[in-house]
Amino acid sequence: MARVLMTGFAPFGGESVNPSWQAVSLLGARRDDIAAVELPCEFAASLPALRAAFLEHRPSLVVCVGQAGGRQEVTPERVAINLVDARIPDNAGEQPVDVPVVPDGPAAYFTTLPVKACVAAIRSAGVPASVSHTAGTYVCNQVFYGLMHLLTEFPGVRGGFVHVPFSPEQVAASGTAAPSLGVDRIAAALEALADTALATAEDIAVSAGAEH
Ligand code: PCA
Repeated sequence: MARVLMTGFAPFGGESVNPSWQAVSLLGARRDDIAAVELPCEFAASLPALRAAFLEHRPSLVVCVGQAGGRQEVTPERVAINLVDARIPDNAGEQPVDVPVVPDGPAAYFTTLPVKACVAAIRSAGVPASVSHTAGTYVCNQVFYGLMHLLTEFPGVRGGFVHVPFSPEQVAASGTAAPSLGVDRIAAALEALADTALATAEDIAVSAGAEH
């Protein structure tokens, strides 16, 4: 039985790879206690796939990971909101606008990962990281919200979401100047995050406050 379920996403938005899945699959191959599962980048299919993976592996910790192109750091997310507002169609061609993830669900859920301790551990592993206060309004936020909603049925199981930058290969292929982080460094960050979450019952009290 895997102690940790870690998910990454399929490529989307015209990309041919998604570094979230590349890093998660690398880690899953290296660690017996981490089950790696790829989720479709589709509003209709992503949460059923997450629920099936959860019920198959029955982990004590779930970490979902997605690509946030343009970010410079690995960013554990603090809050999931009950809103879908898609900027582009998903991989099934659906583009829902201004609908809830869960009708009549609470407005938001907080992560149950110790995000500040995780950020400190990722930085100690030599990878830039900071806490994020928005997971957006696309499939990643939907999966994060759906995960936290699912975990209300399983007290004691902790979970959260992490966004990661583009890989250098993606940026090189696009010919842009977007920030990037190598897949091996992303995998090292996710490993530090998982180990810290498993070992830390209570988050550390340091500021990650943001003015905007
Ligand atoms: N990133 C998208 C969805 C899939 C992914 O890797 C997002 O941030 O919503």
